[in-house]
Amino acid sequence: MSYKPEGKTDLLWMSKFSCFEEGKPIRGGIPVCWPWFGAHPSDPKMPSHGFARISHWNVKSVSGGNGFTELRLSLTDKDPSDERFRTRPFDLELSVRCGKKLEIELSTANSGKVDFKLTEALHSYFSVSDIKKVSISGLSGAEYVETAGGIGENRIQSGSVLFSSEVDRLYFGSVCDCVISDPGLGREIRISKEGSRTTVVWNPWIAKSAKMPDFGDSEYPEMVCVETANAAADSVTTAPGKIHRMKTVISSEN
Ligand code: TA6
Repeated sequence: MSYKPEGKTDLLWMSKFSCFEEGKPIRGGIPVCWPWFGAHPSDPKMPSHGFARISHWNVKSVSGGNGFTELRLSLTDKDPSDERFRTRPFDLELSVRCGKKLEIELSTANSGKVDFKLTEALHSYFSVSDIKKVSISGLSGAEYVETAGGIGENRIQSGSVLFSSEVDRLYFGSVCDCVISDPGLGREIRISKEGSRTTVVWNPWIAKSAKMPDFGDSEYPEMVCVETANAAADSVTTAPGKIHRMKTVISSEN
């Protein structure tokens, strides 16, 4: 929900209207979207962005060292109360390492006997001064699909990503660092990643903000999502007994 390096303002954003209720996702921070990104591939009654972010996780360990604290959480197919979410064996682990950087790793262990296909995202919401003044580098030349307004056509990113309307893009084959440049706050936020081939960039702008009950109508200028993901064509298949790891590393420089 929050990551505030010493002497700096919070890098993550939380809506003032976020729900903190059983079975509902929070609107901000870094929701864990798993084992599907977006709408369920076939069942419209299933929750958006999977069930990991609306489940109770187990605390495996809390440790610390020189300048960092590490929390390891686990979720297995035995845990969800809703049997719809217990359909195939899995062992999920989330490692959160908080220090000069915020390092989050989501590990999927396939404890079953058949391949486990998934899409996923660490759906990071970042705090910015004014979305209209922000630019995001690191995606130039990448192919993307703009899903805002149902457009759905594939394009190539030219230069930095700028914002003057709703942006809801999946960048494919994207493995580079992204940097959010925020002149208003005089800072850059760097998002590095491992085990992820999709970067999702989202700002709902005016109309979509107004449709979300847990998102204030005038909050959109102060946030942007840059998500570490594997979505759509970048879906991941993990063989029995194997582990797939996806990691995001967040840091800021003045
Ligand atoms: O990551 C972008 C996105 O897929 C958008 O399309 C928007 O739906 C956003 O996620 C939030 O989804 P949520 O289910 O949390 O409201």
